[in-house]
This record gives sequence, structure tokens and C-alpha cells, in this order.
Amino acid sequence: MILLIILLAFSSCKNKEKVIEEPKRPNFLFVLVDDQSPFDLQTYDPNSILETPNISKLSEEGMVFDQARHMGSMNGAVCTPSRHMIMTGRTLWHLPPSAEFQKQTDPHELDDQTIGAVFNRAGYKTMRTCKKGNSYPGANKQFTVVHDATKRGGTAESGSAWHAEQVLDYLQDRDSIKEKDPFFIYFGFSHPHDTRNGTPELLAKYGAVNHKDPNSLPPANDKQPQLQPNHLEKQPFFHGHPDLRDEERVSGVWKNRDERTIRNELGREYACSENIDNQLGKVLKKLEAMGELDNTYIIYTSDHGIAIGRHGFQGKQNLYEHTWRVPFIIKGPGIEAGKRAKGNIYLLDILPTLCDLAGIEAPKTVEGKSFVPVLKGEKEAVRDVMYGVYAGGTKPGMRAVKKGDWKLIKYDVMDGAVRETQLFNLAENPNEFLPEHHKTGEMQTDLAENPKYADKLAEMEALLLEQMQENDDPYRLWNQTE
Ligand SMILES: [Ca+2]
Repeated sequence: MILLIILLAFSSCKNKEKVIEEPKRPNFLFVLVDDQSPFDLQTYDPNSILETPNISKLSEEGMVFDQARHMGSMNGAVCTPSRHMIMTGRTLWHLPPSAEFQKQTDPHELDDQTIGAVFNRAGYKTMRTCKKGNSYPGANKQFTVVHDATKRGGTAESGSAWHAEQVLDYLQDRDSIKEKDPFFIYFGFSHPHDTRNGTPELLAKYGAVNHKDPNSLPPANDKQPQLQPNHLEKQPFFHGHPDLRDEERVSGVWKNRDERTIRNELGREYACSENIDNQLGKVLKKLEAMGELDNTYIIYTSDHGIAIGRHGFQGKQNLYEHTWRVPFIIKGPGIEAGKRAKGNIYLLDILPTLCDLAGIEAPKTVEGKSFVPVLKGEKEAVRDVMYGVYAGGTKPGMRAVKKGDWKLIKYDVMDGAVRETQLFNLAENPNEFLPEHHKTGEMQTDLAENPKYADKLAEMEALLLEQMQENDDPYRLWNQTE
């Protein structure tokens, strides 16, 4: 009898210990904005006048990635393949084989290997709000709770506040039923993608108006952001995508690249981005009130960057740093505060990384790499070379490759009428100044024509071909032979 009591006491004690030892699984709040250059944020450009206190605080409390990129696009709607890569962890040329996949209606076997499905299977409660369209419907509907709508207006109901409201309601529902399972919330915004209809107060703060008349210029205003240092009124050569919407028909900009148009549009972009920050702040406050903040990984990123006048571009169909790079900030359990890393990550690394953090096995279909070793401070980067594509216009299109400080961009478009090569040293020329920017530093320009860098150029050309081969790029450029 005594033995039995001892045994019972021992086993109950053991069970108790087991309960205590069982770690609480972390939550995930994945924040995805639409069309934001990292350089708009003070986290990446301390001179920016854009105020985003909540995003800045995330940077201070978490880790900032300085080399985060999307792999590119094979169609004009860069959002679409970018969101496919986020959802699936697959590389660009291994996505479902249709340029029209945002219109997918039949189920695809890959749908079950996407973020929502993977986290559902692992016992997470999943919820999503985001814009509609230019996305991956088969993956989006895997989330258990979905509230998608495109909200690009200047009021609470028609703008970013609506997306936050969906998340706040969802969190409130969890609270009221005392939900114990961890959550994965995909908190997407429709802004700062055009049309950039900011709220009246924030538009006023950044001196901008919702300019609607293509035959006049918006008013100049000292409160507007200054032109970016690499702004150009005209692209030095044609980008290769005739009739491209983003370069010709964005309301408020159209084909204009003059100072008044661009500063007004930057003001509109900043107004929309500060509103996003306000909305994010509400959700973070709610998580804190629920006692969930410290056990939640918060990931902040964009589907790609955007030009708005830089290099004479307005849209996202180019491979300069302002557009190829994305902001990427992550805060959460075990991540040391205030650290920065290069990372050399793609958005397609998100799924395996979040699986890794949650202790879930990533699907076999994933090609991205977990960057948990970078988050732990064990590594500076998960790869050495990065490869980028824009092939949404005339083919083969644009290609970029980056290794260390060196970056090559090539343009092979318009049936051979445009064949251009650019070589940049990003340490010396982070803005990718061209001869048209009239800078005086020897390296503050495109170095492709400078014989001094012929060896570096040849090395980067070889690296690009290697990346195109590795990534099953179906095209080859005019000067590539295998
Ligand atoms: Ca986008």
C-alpha cells in the first residue's frame, strides 16, 4: 500500500513536471504590406521623414535584415508570383505553370503545402486578412478564418483600418472563448499600393493631395518628402515592357516624373505607410493586453519594393535595390533585440523559417532555406549569391545577380533593340547612381563600361548564368553561351 502511494505520488509528480515542462508554442503575426520600399522606413534610411513608431520599435526589439529580396516575377503583376513564393516556399520558375495563376479555380496539389494548410495541420488556429486579387487563391483559402477585401481608401472602413479591425475582432473572439491553441495570423494590407488615398490628416501631414487630374500638376508643398537621391525624370533606356500599367497609368503619376508629381506621390505613399503603422500598433497593443505579445513572432515585410521616381521608374517592374529589396523585420521569443544581419534571404525562405520556429517539419515541396541560424546569431547569411528576375514584358527581360558588394543587372528586351549591362559596387554606390545622376566619385556610377572592372564584370556574368541554370530560368541572354 505504501509502495502504491509512493508510486502514485511519484507518477503524479512526474505528470505535473511534464505539464510544466511542455513549452507553450509560439504564435505568429505575419504582417505583409503591398509595394513598400525598405528605404521609405527610418529603419533603412534614417533621413526618411516617414514616421512609423511601431515599425521602428519592432526594429529595436527584434532583428532587421539588410539583404532581404523577392526572387522576381515572370509577369507584370509582380505581387502575384511574390505571394506564391511566400505561400509555398518555392522558387520563381518552379511555381504552378501559369502566368494567370491568380485566377486559379481548380485545386492544385501544392495548395495543401502552403502556409495556412501547414499550420492548420500542426494544430494552429489560422486567420487571414489581405487584399483580394494578384495573389494565390488556392493558398489563401487554406486559412480557417478569411476576411479578404481590397482596401485602398482614405477612411477607416475603406482603408487599412479595416484589415486591423478583422484581426482585432478575431483576437477578441479568441479571448472570449479562451482559445488555448496558438495562432497564425496573416495580417495583410492593401496599401501603400496605389491608388494611395491616404486619410485626410496624414495626407496633410506629408503635404500631399489625392491628385486626380492627368492634365495638371499637384501643388508643391514644403511638407512633402524630398525627391530620392537617385530620382531621374527619364529612364536612360526603355525598360522593355510596352504599355506597362505601373509606368503609364497609375492615378496621380501617369507618365510624369517631375518633382511636383513625384514628391506628392511620395507624400501619399508615406501617408498610407504611417496609417499602416498606426493599425499595426492597435494589434500589438491588443496582443499585449491579452498577454500574448511576448510569445508571438511578429514578422514585418512587403511583397516587393517600389520605385516612385527613383531611376525614372514609378512601379515595381525593375531590379534596382529600391524595388528588388524588401523591408524585413522579425521580433519574437529568443531573438536578440536590436540586431541587424545581412541574411541574404528571399521571401520564399519565410515558410521553412516559420516552420522551424514552430517546430514543424516544412513540406517537401519547399525550396527556401530556414534562416533560424541567422536569427540565433550563428550565421550572418543563408546564401552568398542572390538572383533576381523581371520577365513580365518582352523576353527574356531583366536579370540581376548580387554577391558581396557587387551587383550586375542586365536588360535584354524589345527583340534585341535594348541590350544593356550595369555593374554596381553597392558599398561605394548604394543608390546605384548612373552617369545620368552626374556624380563625381569614380565608383559612384555604372561600372560595366569601365575597363578597370572587366574581370569583375566577367565574374558576375558567369555567376548570373550559373544562377539562371540553377534556378531553371527558361531563358538565356544575348551574350550567354553554355
Ligand atoms: Ca505588391
